[in-house]
Amino acid sequence: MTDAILLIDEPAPYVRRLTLNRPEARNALSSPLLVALAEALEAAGDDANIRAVVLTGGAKVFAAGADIKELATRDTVTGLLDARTALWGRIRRFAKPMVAAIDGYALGGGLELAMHADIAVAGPTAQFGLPEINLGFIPGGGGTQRLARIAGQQLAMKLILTGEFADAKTAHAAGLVAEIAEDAQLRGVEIAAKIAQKAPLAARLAKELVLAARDTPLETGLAFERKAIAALWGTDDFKEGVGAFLEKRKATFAGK
Ligand code: DAK
Repeated sequence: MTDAILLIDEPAPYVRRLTLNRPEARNALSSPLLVALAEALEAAGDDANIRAVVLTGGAKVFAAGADIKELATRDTVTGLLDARTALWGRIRRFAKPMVAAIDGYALGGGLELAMHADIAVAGPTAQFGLPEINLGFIPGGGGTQRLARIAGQQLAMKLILTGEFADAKTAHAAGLVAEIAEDAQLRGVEIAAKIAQKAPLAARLAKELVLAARDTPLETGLAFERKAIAALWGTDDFKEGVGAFLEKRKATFAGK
């Protein structure tokens, strides 16, 4: 056991797992925890031996949002100057594939964090919500924008205006998670491990392109895709992938 607020380990080759660890506060995202997360993601981004990240809060709770005790001291001026905005920017810039394994509550900033993952897996008891309205304000980590884009206006309005939670089935039906798994922790690692076996440069560009599809006109996105594929055709990984197929063997990618 450790009392670190963020646990870091490598559950599979090339996979780093980041586990939020403030169970006594339902993994509320205090500023120190956001700093630890931003630093850990940057370290994973810089480490050539890491090809995918699993983000989780463990088997009981993903994260209950921003730390309300910390938020209680905010006013308009400190809100406008809030250092947390820059921390969210650092988290958003993580360029490698990120899988979220979500058990229990993903609320407020916790759900906003989950929406930064490229693939999310929910356990059967996961619950999703943006209940900031109960506290007299609104989501501040991108929730109003991302939830509407990912899950659609109806579910976004319902969660944001009523403060109600959605269960795993509803979240899955709305496209907020890729799948529901009996053991989301295991499945999250399995997905990340599978990605980590693929060509890292291709995975990175694929992530960038799919994210760009949200707010790029189709022609611009297609032009971006054509350039990306041409760039990938110049890599060793492309030669290895095609060579392995033709020689009927498993490809081993070096990320070069
Ligand atoms: N912050 C601080 N402490 C929390 C917490 C939170 N978000 N959630 C739970 N805790 C603490 C509780 O105070 C309690 O502490 P003690 O009383 O034991 O000291 C302990 O965790 C256990 O909580 P409960 O007794 O309530 O546990 P239950 O299992 O019964 O209920 C719950 C779990 C998660 C349903 C419930 O605790 C709850 O409703 N929590 C609050 C959820 C919430 O309202 N989340 C939204 C927070 S606001 C921004 C970016 C993002 C944000 C803002 C700005 N910028 C970039 C500017 C985000 C804002 C938010 O997320």
